[in-house]
Amino acid sequence: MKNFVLPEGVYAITDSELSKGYDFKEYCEELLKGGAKIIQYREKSRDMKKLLNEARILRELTLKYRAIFIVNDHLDIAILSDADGIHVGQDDLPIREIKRILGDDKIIGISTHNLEEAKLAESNGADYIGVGPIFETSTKKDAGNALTLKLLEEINENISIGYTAIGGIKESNLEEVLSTGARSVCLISELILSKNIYETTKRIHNKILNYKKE
Ligand code: TZP
Ligand code: MG
Repeated sequence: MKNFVLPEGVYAITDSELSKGYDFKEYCEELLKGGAKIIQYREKSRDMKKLLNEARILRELTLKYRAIFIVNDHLDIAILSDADGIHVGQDDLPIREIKRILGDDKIIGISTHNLEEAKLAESNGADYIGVGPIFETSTKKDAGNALTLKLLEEINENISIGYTAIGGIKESNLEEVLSTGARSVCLISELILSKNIYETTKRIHNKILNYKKE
């Protein structure tokens, strides 16, 4: 895995706080069936055995659906579950140190909040970045203030690696996000809290792929 191109469409992320009532494998499969070609395993309160167990379930599913599998934060879980890569925040291990452990073949994504962080991530060798929160969100408590759509336009103009827009994105504001040029969009609560995860993911994924600016 490398020569990485961030897939267009829905970038899916797991969230067991929101998915209560669903079986883990079942809702992940709905996201993948709905078209997501990349999924990040992001769980903040889990014991390590459960993390590894679920990560391995997701590894199997992503192979079945030919999707990219990324683990948030946990290098050990990423290695043990044979993930395609890792996603980290600004305060996590630096990219060069992660590469010393994972080597050059694994994908490294990093969350960014402004153009400077985005440019630095690119020059440090990140394979893609997350940009957000674009709108207010209660899914990530410390996400910070909402950014602007203008920032997404600037990222589009100034950054060559792939980027995914995240934070407060709903079907109702999707077009605003797409109008900036973004083609990878990450929605957590909009998908996981929807009545039919598969149908909602499919509809939104197809809206992204078929979007044409008026
Ligand atoms: N990083 C920035 S905002 C966010 C993360 C993980 C949460 C996005 O969740 P939602 O429900 O799509 O607003
Ligand atoms: Mg982190």
